[in-house]
Amino acid sequence: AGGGLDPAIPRRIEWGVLDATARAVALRRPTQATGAETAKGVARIIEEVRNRGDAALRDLTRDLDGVSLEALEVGAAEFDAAESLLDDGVRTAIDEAAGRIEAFHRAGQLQPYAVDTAPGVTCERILRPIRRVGLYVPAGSAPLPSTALMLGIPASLAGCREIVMCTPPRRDGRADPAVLYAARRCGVTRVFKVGGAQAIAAMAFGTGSVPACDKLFGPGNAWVTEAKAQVAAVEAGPGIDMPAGPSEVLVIADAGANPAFVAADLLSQAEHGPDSQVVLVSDDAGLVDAVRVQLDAQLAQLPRADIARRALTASRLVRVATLDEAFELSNGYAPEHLILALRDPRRWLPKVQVAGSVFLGDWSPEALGDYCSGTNHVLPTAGAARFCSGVSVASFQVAITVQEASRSGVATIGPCAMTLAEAEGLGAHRQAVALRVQAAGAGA
Ligand code: HSO
Ligand code: ZN
Repeated sequence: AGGGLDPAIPRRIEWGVLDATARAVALRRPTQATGAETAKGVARIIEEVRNRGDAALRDLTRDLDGVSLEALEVGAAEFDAAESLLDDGVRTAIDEAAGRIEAFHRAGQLQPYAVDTAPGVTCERILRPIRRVGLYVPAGSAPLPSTALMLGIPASLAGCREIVMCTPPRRDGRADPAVLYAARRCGVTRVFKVGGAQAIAAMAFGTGSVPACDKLFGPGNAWVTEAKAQVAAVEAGPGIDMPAGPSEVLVIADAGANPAFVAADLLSQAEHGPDSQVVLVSDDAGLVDAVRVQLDAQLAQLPRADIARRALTASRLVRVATLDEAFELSNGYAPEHLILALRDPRRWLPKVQVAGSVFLGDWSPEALGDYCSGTNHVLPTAGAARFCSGVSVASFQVAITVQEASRSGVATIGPCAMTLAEAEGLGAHRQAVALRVQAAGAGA
């Protein structure tokens, strides 16, 4: 099927004829180019920034971004200019998106709670904002104001005291105006025009102008990702949001799916980067072939066709025997995004065990979630959905447990602790409880 199509469009794979090894190979993620070279380069940049602070940031920005900056921080005048420069339609769209993202994230906040686990013994869990958070908003192949919203909104809902953002400067020395507008819109306190590994190093350890942060967030290229991993591994270094990799989508489609919609969804993820991966799984060979034809037709029209074409080369179009098998495959792959282009998609939702974010039915393209439906688009990639969730308000908080026992409370549960302390051979533990139990009993 599909003679004469763009050679980048993958052939249909018949899942049934593959053995376990071939299946694993078929669903392997494209290996990222994070070679030893990148790791060494990143380590050098981190050293530089730790040693020379702002001076290193200026030098690296000149060498890597081609701009000489006096002030690294965006000042009030540049924020104002960004606002007036911005297209009205874009400004309104950012406002509208921010409203829905805020509504969804606000409703999903964790609640503190308290339980009396015994008479006179109260245990609680309270929440505190992480005090200083650093958000990275990339600008590489496209500036992403939506990412500023996805990070800034939950950070400000959490009540973080200091919300720092780094984003690469453009050639003219300014930050992208839409990123600045989005940042200000959601309460980001300070924005710095620094990109790449040097931005991560600056927010991790602080420089004269960039404050050191307790946790770093956000997507980025291989250098940014490597820098996050390196700073997080340093003793007393910051935390990071999640292990990040290139973007992915997996679509499960049945015979009734719309091939044009499915192809458009696959291409919207493929255009992110040459190392993005898109996967189609269907129980209908005809649908797969129709999607291939649509991919060919739509690809030719895309402004970023070259990028999408490279991503498609490492992508897969798979025919399985049943939809149950499709879900098995998907749960094993652990996609960042999962689109269920199925009849009665909600009926299939219980089958989803592993995914960053799910899109139900023909009318819920991933691009809605990327921008403005309300869910977060910073999601676990590279299979991390097996153990990790997307960004939420909770990502910007720490939970602290609290307990309070009364005199009678310690008398009630103290013997339990004393027995366990004895069993572990920890006499001081036993003593700390026994003294109270005795004093409580004596009515002291
Ligand atoms: N799909 C990306 C998010 C994004 N899309 C930003 C457009 N802008 C996350 O995987
Ligand atoms: Zn996207």
